[in-house]
Amino acid sequence: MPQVTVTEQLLLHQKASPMATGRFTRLLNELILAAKIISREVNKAGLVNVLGFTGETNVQGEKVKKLDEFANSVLIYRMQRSGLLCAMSSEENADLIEIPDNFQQGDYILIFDPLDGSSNIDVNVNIGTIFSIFRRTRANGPVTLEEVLQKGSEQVAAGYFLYGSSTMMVYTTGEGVHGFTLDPSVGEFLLSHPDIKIPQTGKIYSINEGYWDYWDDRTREVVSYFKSTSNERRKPYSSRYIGSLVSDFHRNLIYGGIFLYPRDYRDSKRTTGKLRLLCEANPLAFVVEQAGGMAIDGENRIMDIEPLELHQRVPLFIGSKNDVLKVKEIYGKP
Ligand code: AHM
Ligand code: MG
Repeated sequence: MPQVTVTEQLLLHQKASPMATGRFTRLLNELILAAKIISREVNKAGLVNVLGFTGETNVQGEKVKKLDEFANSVLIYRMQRSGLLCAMSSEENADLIEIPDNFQQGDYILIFDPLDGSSNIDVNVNIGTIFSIFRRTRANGPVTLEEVLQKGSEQVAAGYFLYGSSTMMVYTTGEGVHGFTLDPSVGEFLLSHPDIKIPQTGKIYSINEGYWDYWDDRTREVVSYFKSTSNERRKPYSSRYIGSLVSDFHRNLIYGGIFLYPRDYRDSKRTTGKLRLLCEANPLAFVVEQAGGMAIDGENRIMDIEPLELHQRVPLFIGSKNDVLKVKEIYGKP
């Protein structure tokens, strides 16, 4: 059976856009290479003892890096040299990452979570890299924070790499969602999930239900809806929660379902949820919408939110369209 590689797919896409210069294809190819390096380290992490350790020295006398720090440094190192970016922002870095003057500047902006679900690293549970790509809005000059703080609806591409029983890449450029699986024997991502569509109504809800006491009545009503036999399905949804957003999201994308991380009230303080708008919510929102689903903060479309800061957090409800609409309906009650 002929197998389409991710590079072939990107080149086809490039040919179909008369204005394309090939730079975007190169950008994604650089990202894919970084992800392959991360995937290799993730796969051997248990053997070389890089799981949760940091500041240690390994048998070769090299400093051992935590896997999430490793993933972050691989991405920064490779992408800074690509000549395609003018700035980056990582979940692991407080400030904007500029491209040093000795490297060529490009006109794309890359935002990423280098290793999402890092609390699962030590126990061999799936983790992933999430990415979001924008084009800068000014023609030249030093990139400004304002150019990075664009609404999710301006993304030119987004997706994730999932390091699981296989390594997968799922991405969108606004023309559907495509999933590729890494064939380690040839080192290529092969098209395994063309044009992914999320079921309109799911059968799974994913939330950290241990936080029940932190929630307001509306959030409890939302969760009770999915557990109840009097919902529109007339049977409870299954509860599935890995605690690794990218993995929980991916499962629900394929099977249908909703992932919820609401705001809550801890120590009498109202939080804005845990997940980050720029490096987590926006890219997954772009993917889910392209797959026919929805992503909201309870009320507003995630990709319409005007970001005010790099590490802004938002409540997130993302997944099958009818399930997200139900959440919106419950929160919208007078
Ligand atoms: P991280 O980026 O530090 O790993 O945190 C984000 C993770 C998500 O992957 C996951 O959905 C969430 O935190 C789980 O949080 P909690 O333990 O509060 O349920
Ligand atoms: Mg994360």
